[in-house]
Amino acid sequence: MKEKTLREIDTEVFSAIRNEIKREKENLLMIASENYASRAVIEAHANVMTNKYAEGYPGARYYGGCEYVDVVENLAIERAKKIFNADHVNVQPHSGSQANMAVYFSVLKPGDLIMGMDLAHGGHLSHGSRVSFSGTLFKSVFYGVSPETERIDFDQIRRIAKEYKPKMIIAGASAYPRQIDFSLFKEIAQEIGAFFMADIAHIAGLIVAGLHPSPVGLAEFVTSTTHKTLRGPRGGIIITEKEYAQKVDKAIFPGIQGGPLMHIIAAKAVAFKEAMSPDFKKYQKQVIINAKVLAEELLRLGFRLVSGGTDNHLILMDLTNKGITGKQAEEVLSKAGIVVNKNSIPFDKRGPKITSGIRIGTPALTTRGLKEDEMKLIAELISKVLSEPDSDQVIKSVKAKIKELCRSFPIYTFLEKEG
Ligand code: DSN
Repeated sequence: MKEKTLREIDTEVFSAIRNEIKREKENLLMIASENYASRAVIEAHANVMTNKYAEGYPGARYYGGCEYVDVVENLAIERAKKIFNADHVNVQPHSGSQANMAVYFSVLKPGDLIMGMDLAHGGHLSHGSRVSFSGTLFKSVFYGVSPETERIDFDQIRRIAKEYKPKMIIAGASAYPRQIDFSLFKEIAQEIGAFFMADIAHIAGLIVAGLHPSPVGLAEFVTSTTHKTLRGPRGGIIITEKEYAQKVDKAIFPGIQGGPLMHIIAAKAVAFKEAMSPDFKKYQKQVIINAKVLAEELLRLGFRLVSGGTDNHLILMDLTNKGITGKQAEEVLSKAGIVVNKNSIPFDKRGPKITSGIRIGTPALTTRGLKEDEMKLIAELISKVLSEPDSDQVIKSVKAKIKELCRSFPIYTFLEKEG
């Protein structure tokens, strides 16, 4: 087989990838769930382990030739156990949703009742939403935030839990800017004899760095993605107590998945190694500092932030007082080179396709090396654009400033050479 390059075989895909590299370098990526995986992580998952079938688990596969993929899966498992201080980790889930699905299937039956955070209050689709498998295969009830504090309402959780007696209570969010008290969730789950699952996809990196309380040791099941604050390749993991290890492993394979993505598992192993370093802790600290400074500046500039600020890596802005929808804000900021996503705010009067808010995060910018001064500048630029969303002149001048900022904080220089 002549070994042609991607460029020779497929110019369309080649140029889409080149354009994506350029987009990631020349814009401010502020989607709270995104990050820049390291060069080592990128290298680790662009490898021939994509060719290998390895159904089963290390040492007990259904295919021959698994000696090297066993090495990487064992490394991923041992490293994940270490960084999360966990009894058992399954590193095979292809995504966070599949990690959650496997947990449900491990101890619940279709039709059982689960209780998660309302999507409209910052929860996640896979925590019982009617439009996801979790709300069609399982029955669901939801809790939310209090209208006064916009923080998780534990009185409401206790009341709903006692009234409906769900089989599983799920903690975890995709748009919640405050710390989550996992011990209170555990207390309520214990009171009604429910399982407790914590989905830490957004905050896994902060937890590993000791900057957010960990649910490991409290929740029977902890799920996460590996590509958000954890800064690994796109994928999922499940952390569980020994007692449920076999059930969870069986639920992943043969329950819901076939062959694991061994190239991705190799990259997960690398990311977990990186997460052990002092630099990783320093990075996570800066993620939080940056979010706090950005929040303070936005408040100073007259923006309303849901819950009044942030304790973690993200900010939820309510744009109601600015007379602009989340959709409009996402579009206009994107034109200026600031990539965010529209997001419902708690008790939003607008639907999820329009929304009254945007969610912004600092993980990716912090990876690039941006710090407090840059956050102040970015808050100003966001304010400029959102104050005059119809001004092409403003968009043009902000875009130029952002290009300059991006040039001062280069990323992926190893990808500069074409070919
Ligand atoms: N899509 C992810 C996020 O943006 O938070 C959650 O799965």
